[in-house]
Amino acid sequence: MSIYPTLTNKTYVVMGIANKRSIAWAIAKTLDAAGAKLVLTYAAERFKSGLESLAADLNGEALLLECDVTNDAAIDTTFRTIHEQAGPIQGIAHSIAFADKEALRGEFSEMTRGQFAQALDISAYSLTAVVKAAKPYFAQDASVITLTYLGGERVVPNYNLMGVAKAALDSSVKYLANEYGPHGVRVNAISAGPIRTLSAKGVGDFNSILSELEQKAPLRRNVSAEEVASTGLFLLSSMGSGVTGEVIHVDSGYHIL
Ligand code: NDP
Ligand code: N5H
Repeated sequence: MSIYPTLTNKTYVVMGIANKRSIAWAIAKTLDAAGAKLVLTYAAERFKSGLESLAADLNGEALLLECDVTNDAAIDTTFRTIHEQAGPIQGIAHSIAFADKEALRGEFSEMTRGQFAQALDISAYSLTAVVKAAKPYFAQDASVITLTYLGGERVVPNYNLMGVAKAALDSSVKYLANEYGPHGVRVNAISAGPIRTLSAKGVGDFNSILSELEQKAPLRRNVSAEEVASTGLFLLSSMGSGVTGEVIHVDSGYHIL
């Protein structure tokens, strides 16, 4: 008998696949391999065809829906449609963040009010907006995960505004876990080490952060999106049934230094 959970006929929503390098795509593939019924959401129409080609490689047939997380009505419609077409929601992987590139370098306090509001809206508030919209449709023992980064716990050069957004996200995880626990819903975060994705492209000193981790982290190597995804599977399945309000670091142990 396999020690891995079987997710056959269980509906999972994965939000934040930009391309094949996305952490959300690794999560989708892992859930698919465990037999889950998948719903994949994308930010705007122009991302649809790319996602369709990726989804064609999955074992199961996925439902693809547009969902811009800055739009409450869009979020409500998305979750109503998911329930109508795919039944109760067993889990959600929220893998979404955005900050104006200009605010991800140079001096932290140079950011504008508008840049701050946008980054916090998309990268932190959206988790609560999504959980709220899914509330009527959760299965009895549902689980939600989000992706965070060490720069929300301590200063990491250039992470700047995103550090504040991740601190808000990490705190939201705790408040949501406390509120939704009595309803049987768990809420956790995975703090991933640096992974070369579209978001990471062209920002800050990404290469030096990768090599610093490789030299100093307990495991002396970087992590893969697949390693993040297998921790995601643990948290999203019954294997993680006793865990909520937690941040699990999948970063080769770098955070202990
Ligand atoms: P990707 O660029 O692959 O994913 C980011 C996703 O955010 C994209 O799919 C993008 O959608 C989505 N997004 C942005 N704005 C919106 C919006 N308004 N509505 C809906 N979706 C939106 O990068 P990653 O996989 O690296 O990032 C996923 C998560 O992992 C983020 O929360 C990131 O902060 C976190 N993380 C990443 C690390 C890394 O080193 N890569 C390390 C630690 C955490 P679209 O392309 O459709 O616009
Ligand atoms: C310390 C670092 C490196 C410096 C900071 C990087 C922060 C990255 C996070 C945000 C989410 C990146 C971002 O918003 C980029 C956008 O301004 C421009 N890119 C886009 O618009 C692309 C096309 C779309 C797909 O991107 C998004 N997000 O929609 C942190 C790194 C070591 C680790 C890291 C990269 C963390 C993280 O949170 O992603």
